[in-house]
Amino acid sequence: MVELDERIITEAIIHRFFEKLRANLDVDVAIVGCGPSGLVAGTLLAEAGKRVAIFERKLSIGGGMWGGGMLFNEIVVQESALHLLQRFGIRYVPYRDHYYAADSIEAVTSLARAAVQAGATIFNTVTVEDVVMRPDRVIGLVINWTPVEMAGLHVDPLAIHARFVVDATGHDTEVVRVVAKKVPGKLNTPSGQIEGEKSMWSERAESLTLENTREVFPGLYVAGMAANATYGGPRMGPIFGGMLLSGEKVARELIQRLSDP
Ligand code: 48F
Repeated sequence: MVELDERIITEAIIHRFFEKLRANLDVDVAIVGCGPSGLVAGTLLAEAGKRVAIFERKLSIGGGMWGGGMLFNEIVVQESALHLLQRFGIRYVPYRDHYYAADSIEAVTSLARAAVQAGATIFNTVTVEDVVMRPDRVIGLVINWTPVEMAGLHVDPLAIHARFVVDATGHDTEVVRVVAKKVPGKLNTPSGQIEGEKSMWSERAESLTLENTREVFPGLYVAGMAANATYGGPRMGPIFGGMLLSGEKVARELIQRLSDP
C-alpha cells in the first residue's frame, strides 16, 4: 500500500484547476448563471463542439430548479418541452392533460451531468461582476470569487474573453443590468433600457420567454427568466418548459452565429 501524501492531493487539485481556468480564458460562449436555461444552453453548445464556460455565483448549481414550487421539490413541464426531458433522461409522469411532473433533484442533476460530460466547464462560487467591452460590443466577463464579494473585500477581479456572452442569471438579469449602466449604447428593447419583470401569468410568460430569448446588445444574449425580465415579460412560477426551451433556442442561434464567417 502506498501511503497517501497530502502534498500530492493538494498538487493534483491546484494543477487540474488551473489547467481548467487557463483553458477557459478565451471561449466561444460564456454563460452566466447555472440554472436550467444556462445548463441546457451549455450542454447543447458543448455537444456542437463549442468551447463553453458557465459561471455560477453559488456553491450549488441548479438555480431556482431545486426548490420546485415553494420548496415542494417537483417541477412541471408542458408538452412543448417534453422532448428536452426525454433528451436529458429526466423521468416524468403525465399529470392530467398536457402537464408533466418531474422530481426537481433528478432534473437538476441530469442537466448538470449532461453539461459537464458534454464538455462545458462550470465554475461555481464565481460571481460575474462586470463585462469586458470594446466600442459597442461585449467581448468577455469580469469575474471574482463569491466570498470576496460576500466579504466586501476590495480585491481586483480577473477577466476572460468570449465571442458571445449569455445572461442566464434569472430574475436579477445581472449582466444586462451592468451593460445598461456601464456600456455605451442602448439595449435592443423597446425603451433601450431594461423593461422589468411583470407579475405572474404562466401561459403568456412561457411563450414570451422563448420569444425574448435573443441578442439584447452586440455580443450579449439573454435566456431564461432573464429574457423576460429584460423585455418586460411576466413571471411564470414553477413551470420549467420555457426555461429548457429558451436554453435550446439560445444554443441553436449561437451555433449558427459562431459558424458565420
Ligand atoms: O434563476 P435561475 O434558475 O435561472 P433560469 O435558468 O431559471 C429560472 C427558474 O429557476 C425559475 C423560474 C421559472 O420557472 O422563474 O426562477 O432563468 O438561475 C440563475 C443562476 O444565476 C446565478 C444564480 O446564483 C442562479 O443560480 N447568478 C445570478 N447572478 C450571477 C449568477 C452573477 N452575477 N454571477 C454568477 N452567477
